[in-house]
Amino acid sequence: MKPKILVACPIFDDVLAQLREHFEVTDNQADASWTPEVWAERLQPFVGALTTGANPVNAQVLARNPQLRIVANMAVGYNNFDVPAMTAAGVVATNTPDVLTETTADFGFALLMATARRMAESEHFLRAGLWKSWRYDMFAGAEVHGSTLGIIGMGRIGQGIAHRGAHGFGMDVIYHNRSRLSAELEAECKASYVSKEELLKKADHVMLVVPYSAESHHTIGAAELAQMKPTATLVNIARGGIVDDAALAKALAAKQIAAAGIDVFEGEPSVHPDLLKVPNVVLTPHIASATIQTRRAMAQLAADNLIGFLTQGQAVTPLNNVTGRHA
Ligand code: 8YV
Repeated sequence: MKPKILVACPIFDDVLAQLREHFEVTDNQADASWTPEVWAERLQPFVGALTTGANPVNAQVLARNPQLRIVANMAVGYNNFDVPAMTAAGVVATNTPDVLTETTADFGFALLMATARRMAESEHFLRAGLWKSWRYDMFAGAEVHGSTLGIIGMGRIGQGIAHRGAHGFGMDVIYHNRSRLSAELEAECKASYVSKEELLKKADHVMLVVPYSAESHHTIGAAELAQMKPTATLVNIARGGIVDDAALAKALAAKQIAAAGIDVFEGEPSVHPDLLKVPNVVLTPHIASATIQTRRAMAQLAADNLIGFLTQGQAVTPLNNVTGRHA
């Protein structure tokens, strides 16, 4: 008998076919959305699951699913996992590091450019038939090249963005991170370590790439927005909840900062209604890793984690060290 697994999100047909070679698979190609309660209930016959970051795996879910042995996130971020609870219960947690780094860094830069150069706002203006003449100050935005880029969160993606800024656009890159990079890495990224306060004060563009945790909740709120330059822009490709979206909408409406580019939202797929009302924000639906090649690599790695662990006892990119289920 093949082990039973749940693929909780739509994925590529050929990756699903590979999984079917090893497992009895229940898929969700229809893209039904489940509440945490329904997800916990659905999991009950399965030893493994492949999911997006939308489905939580916490002590409650684990208690209801003593048969579960592995959950593979199709995401590098894993704030939907309570990893210590998973480890305590003997359930393997995996994510998809590395395969999305460059694509996500590309998108961070694209959102920075779109935000600084007011691309969404000006496109809406054009589509609405409002373009009647040329004006010297029409949608004049903020300089990107040669400006100061402040990156909060200097993991792999943050470093990719630093490279693009420093080497591609001649930006001065400053960063803040829980721990400072080695001198070699700082030199490679041409990035200097500063306090969060200094970063907020000095940066022309602030980029958020920090993982979500209780500690990073509302890294940017009203107080931080007040420290930024009135000409500055803010980009969040990290996670909903890193920014206080209500405070951001207020700051944008009051022109306390110039503009923002936001790919991730508190309570997504809902978006704070006040963010939808302000023109100086570029809003995208959590697509920073969305290229076909990268999404394919993410799906493949998540599948390989399930196959590796459930057929050979070894996941490819485990987040915890688990020998067997002992719930
Ligand atoms: C995922 C992401 O597409 O990898 C992450 O952490 O945010 C995205 O790349 C999304 O989380 C779906 O799981």
